[in-house]
Amino acid sequence: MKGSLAFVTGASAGIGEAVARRFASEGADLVLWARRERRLADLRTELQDDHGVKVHTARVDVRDREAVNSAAAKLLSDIGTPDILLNNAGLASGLSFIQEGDYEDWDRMIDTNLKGLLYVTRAILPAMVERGTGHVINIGSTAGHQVYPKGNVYNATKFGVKALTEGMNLDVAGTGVRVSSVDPGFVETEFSLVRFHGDEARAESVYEGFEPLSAADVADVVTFVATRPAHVNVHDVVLLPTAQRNVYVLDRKA
Ligand code: NDP
Ligand code: 8X3
Repeated sequence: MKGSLAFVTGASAGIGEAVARRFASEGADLVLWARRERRLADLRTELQDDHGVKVHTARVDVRDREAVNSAAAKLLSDIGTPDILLNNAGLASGLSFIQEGDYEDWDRMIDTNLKGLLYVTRAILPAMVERGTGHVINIGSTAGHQVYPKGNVYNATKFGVKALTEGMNLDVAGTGVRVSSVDPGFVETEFSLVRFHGDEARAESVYEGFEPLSAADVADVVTFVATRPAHVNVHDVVLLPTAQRNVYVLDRKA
């Protein structure tokens, strides 16, 4: 990856941060976006010092179309066209029966996981298509393959990401641009803390009694997907902890 430019959304925590670390260790220069600027700045200093790569950071909320467009225009003019775009920024907000769902939770998930991913892609993909190379990697989920009770809107957004990966592949057919999806099961990150609105005990209980994936496990697969030869397009990878066989079958020790 030496000399390539990788753009990661949601790089201040979890999977995005782990991918940034891994890509930097492979020699890639980075563009990192998230809302928590301090965390990005600390990561930038660490990765530049440890790996001698260039790291550019920006505080961008992917739900804000104008902010996305202006930061993306700056990225394309000042830094260049990314070789890789990792659409990772995303979240679950709440876990409720649809008939009891919270409108703000719904908006947060749809605006981030679907509209945010679309805004970022719309801003960057034309430059990749024009250049004839580039790789968009979307972080989907097992939640985009199988629904679970109370998952409703989160599931819908991740089914939507799956549709967008397929649709983007069709729309860039005939160009050299690749589109992939990496779809994990349970990964221990800040995901559940965010889903349960900061309830630490409830978040920790999600990962009790089994060994979940780590963010580094997912970064490993993303790196595999991103480093295949130009004629190989890995369309979709589903990875789960060994203790989890689908959304429902989880070997949780009491
Ligand atoms: P984390 O909560 O640890 O990280 C989420 C990242 O997304 C943070 O860097 C956060 O940064 C960023 N983010 C959230 N909202 C926005 C926004 N509006 N604008 C910009 N950045 C944003 O969770 P994960 O690492 O687990 O989640 C990453 C992706 O992986 C998500 O798409 C999630 O759906 C998916 N996923 C997670 C699984 C899991 O079990 N953990 C399993 C399958 C998929 P900040 O708050 O600073 O903006
Ligand atoms: C995150 C995995 O099963 O908690 O996408 O929805 S799950």
